[in-house]
Amino acid sequence: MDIQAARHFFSQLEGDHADRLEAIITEIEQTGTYTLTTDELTEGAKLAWRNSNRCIGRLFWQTLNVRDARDAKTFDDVFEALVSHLRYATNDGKIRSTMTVLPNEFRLLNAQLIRYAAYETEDGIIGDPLSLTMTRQAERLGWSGTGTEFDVLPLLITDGREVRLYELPDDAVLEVEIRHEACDLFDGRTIKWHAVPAIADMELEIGGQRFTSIPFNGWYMETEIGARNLADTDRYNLLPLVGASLGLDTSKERTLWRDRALVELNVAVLQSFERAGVTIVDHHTAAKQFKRFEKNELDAGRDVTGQWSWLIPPLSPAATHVFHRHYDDKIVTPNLFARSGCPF
Ligand code: HEM
Ligand code: NRG
Repeated sequence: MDIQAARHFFSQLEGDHADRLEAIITEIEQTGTYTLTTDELTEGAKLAWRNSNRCIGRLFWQTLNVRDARDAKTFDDVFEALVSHLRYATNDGKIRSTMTVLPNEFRLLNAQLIRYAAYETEDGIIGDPLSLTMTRQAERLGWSGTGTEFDVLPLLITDGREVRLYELPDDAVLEVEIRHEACDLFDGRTIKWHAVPAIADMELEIGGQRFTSIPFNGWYMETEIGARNLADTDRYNLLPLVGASLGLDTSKERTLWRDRALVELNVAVLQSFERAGVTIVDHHTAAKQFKRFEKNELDAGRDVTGQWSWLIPPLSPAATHVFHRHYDDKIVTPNLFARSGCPF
C-alpha cells in the first residue's frame, strides 16, 4: 500500500490529519494496508464525484449519501443492500444521490442496477438491444423474462466462484410512462423508463485503495432518455415512429424531421417525469448548474477538470456554455474509473 497516496487523499480533507496519518502508516507497516473509516469513505466518494470529468451533475457533489455496506457477508446481504439502496435513492420520486460501498469480494455483472432486457425474435430485437448479452447470461442461469419491451433484468451477483441471480422486487423499481401532453407520440404503444440511473460497473479509488463494488446513482438529465436511450438507432430507435406520429415529412432529411421528433420526445420525457413527481433535470438547467460548479471550484482554488465530449448534451449542445469552452481532462484522485478487468 502506497503511503503517498494516503497522504495525498488526507491532504484534501478539511482539518488536521497528522495523527490519523501516523496511525495509518503504522497500520500499513503491520498489515500491508489500512482501513478507511465510514466518514473518510464518505468524504472520498464525494471527492470522486467532484472529480468525475464526464459528469455535468457535479454541482451537487456534497450531497452524496454514502451507505457503508463493507460488512456484507453473504449474497443475500449484498442483494438486501442493493434493494435498500434503490428504495432509499428512489424516495417516492424525490431522488437522493446515493452510493453503496460493498466488499470487493462481491461484484455485480450488471452495468446498471436497473436495465431492460432484450430478446431476439423473428421480428427483430424486442427490448433494449444494449442488454442482449446480459439477457442471454441471465437466461443461461435459468431466468426468463415475460418478453415485453421493458422487462427489468435480474441482478447477477458473483463472489468469483459462482454467480447468483436475484429478481428486484417491483416496489424497488419506480418507472415513468412517457406521454406527451399534446399528442400520442408512439401510436398507442406504451413507452416508459425507470426513474433511477444507477451505475454498477465502476470502481472508486480513494487514497491508493480501490473499491470495486460501489453502485451509485443521481437523477436523470432528460437527454439521456429522450436523445439516447429511446432515440439511438441501436437502442429503442423511436424517432421514425415519433416523426410519423407528429405528421412530419420523413421522406427527406432536409425537413429536419429527426431534430423536431427529438425535441418533442425530450419534451415528453420532461413532462412525464414532472407529472409523476420524479426528479429530472433538463439539459439547459444542468448546464447552468454546471457553470455554478465551475465557479465554485475556481473560488475554492481548484482547477475544473472535464471531458468536453461527454459534458456537452446530445441535444442543442451549442445552446449551452459548455460547448463554447475548453475543459482539461486531467485525472485527479479520488475518482471513479471504468472497471479495470474482468470480474475475478
Ligand atoms: C456521467 C448527469 C449524479 C458520476 C454523467 C452523464 C450525465 C450525468 C448526463 C453522462 C452520461 C452519459 O452520457 O451516458 C448527472 C446528474 C446527476 C448525476 C444529472 C444528478 C445528481 C452523479 C453521481 C455520481 C456521478 C451521484 C457519482 C457519485 C458520474 C460518472 C459519469 C457520469 C462517473 C461517467 C460515467 C461513465 O463513464 O460511463 N452524469 N450525474 N454522477 N456521472 Fe453523473
Ligand atoms: N446514460 C445512462 C446513465 C449514465 C449516468 N447518468 C447519470 N448518473 N445521470 C442512462 O441510463 O441513460 N447519475 O449518477 O445520476
